[in-house]
Amino acid sequence: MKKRILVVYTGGTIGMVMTDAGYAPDSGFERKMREAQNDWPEVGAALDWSWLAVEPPIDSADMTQRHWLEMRDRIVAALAQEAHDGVVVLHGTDTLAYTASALAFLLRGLPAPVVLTGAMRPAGQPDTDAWGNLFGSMLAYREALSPGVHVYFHGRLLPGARVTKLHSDLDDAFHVLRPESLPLQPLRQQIPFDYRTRVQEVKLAVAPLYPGLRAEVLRALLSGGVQGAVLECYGTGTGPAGDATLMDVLRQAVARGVVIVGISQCPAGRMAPGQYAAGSLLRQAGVLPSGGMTREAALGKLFCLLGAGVSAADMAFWWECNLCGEHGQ
Ligand code: ASN
Repeated sequence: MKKRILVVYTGGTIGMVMTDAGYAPDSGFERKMREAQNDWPEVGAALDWSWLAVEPPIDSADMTQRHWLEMRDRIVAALAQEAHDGVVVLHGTDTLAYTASALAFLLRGLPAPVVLTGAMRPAGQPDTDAWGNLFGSMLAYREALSPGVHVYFHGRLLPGARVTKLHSDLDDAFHVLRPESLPLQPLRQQIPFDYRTRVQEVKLAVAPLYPGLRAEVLRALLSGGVQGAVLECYGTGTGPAGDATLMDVLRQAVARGVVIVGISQCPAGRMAPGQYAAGSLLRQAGVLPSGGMTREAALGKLFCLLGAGVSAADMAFWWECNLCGEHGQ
């Protein structure tokens, strides 16, 4: 039995063409894909695919929460209309890891697996990695893929909620630096969302800590109606706890209802905020530690939970739960 795959095209280098200003997104990718498939007979032998383009195609640098919500709606609607064994999303690489994380949460419970892929060089170039990635991701469906969101790149299938773009020009651009997922523990209560839940756009901030960060700079970042923020802490979750004004800024934001989650700036390892007083104080100020989550995963989870209407009070519980394999180590 042939598998049936929904291919969703959002843009990215994979389908770009050269313009006066440099590579730019292009709409004519479906035809190029049908032609290129002639060199990959195993694809046609194993599966059929249907095409869905999110218009206009974009450089993924322009990706927004609205795009994520539209992508989810289009995928869910297409699968409701016609049964598919899986979805392949073609995406620019610059924000592919963010989209993979956001979709991992937004599409929780979707019966079909979703695989994101893209390319470092356009499909029209002789040395392109486009076809290996695209047809490789489709052929991955010959095996039984686990439900959820995956990234297929440079011959590897990676978990969507823990992947990061580590290289700006090598083909082997995507990696998972926390390879183990913590156990997906049985939940004591019903998860507040799945792929059918209405999710709204949310005002979020990402704030790296750095030596010399002034309290007023952080205050400005956390003002203006920001609903949630990812605070990029040092090492195991420390920060400038000796700066009373800066700690007040954090406390005041939390008191206003801003959900502040802390991740580590280290690309590998886990947070242990109790290890140092400088971490404990951040925790006491209301910063929720994120274990071994990537920035992409923390941002995607914050977006989905807040966008689904989870209250600031309930956030601490859901933040600790490993909902989509986002808690790595
Ligand atoms: N700027 C491109 C994008 O993210 C990079 C790529 O796809 N390789 O859309």
